[in-house]
Amino acid sequence: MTGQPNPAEITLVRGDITKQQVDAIVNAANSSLLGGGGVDGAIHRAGGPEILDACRKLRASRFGKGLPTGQAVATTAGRLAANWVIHTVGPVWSATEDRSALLASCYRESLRVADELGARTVAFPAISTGIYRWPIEDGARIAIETVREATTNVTEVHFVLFDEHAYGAFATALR
Ligand code: AR6
Repeated sequence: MTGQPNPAEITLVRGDITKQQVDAIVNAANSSLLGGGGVDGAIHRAGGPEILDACRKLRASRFGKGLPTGQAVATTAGRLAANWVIHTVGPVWSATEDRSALLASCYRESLRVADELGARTVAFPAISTGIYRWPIEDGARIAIETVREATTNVTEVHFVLFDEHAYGAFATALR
């Protein structure tokens, strides 16, 4: 069944996203898909070289110019407990340009890819709120609103927050 609104249950988790026992883990990647710091570095380190191999194949085929901002694509999760990693590219924060629609698109497109895979449980990091400098309160609001409004067959969404401040921002946005 696709296309039916099915609001996923949202859970906030304080911790490391690579430790999540879910069907799919979302990676806050960059367009190159070839790795980086933050969540991206942690996922590649914990999941092993199979993930990078799969990303290189995507660069050699569908995404020759890289994965555009706001889009999402899945690979194996390598050694992680999850079955898949869904890579998405958040926008870099800008004080002069409103890029909120691109950040919302990351959450929506990741859920769409999860639906294609048949993933029912998905873990998200707070996309763009680290190296890409998006203010955490606003990033949390966009994340929660977008997941609440999404049409998806995913039943459980875990937002995995690395520190107490990020956890607090998501708890506020959830209320
Ligand atoms: N588990 C959960 N959350 C984490 C983890 C972890 N293991 N590590 C960091 N965070 P970031 P971005 C939090 O920088 O802002 C990479 O180099 C972190 O505290 O990972 O979208 C990519 O290759 C922050 O709140 O992603 C791109 O170049 C949030 O996760 C660029 O960074 C996102 O921080 C993407 O930047």
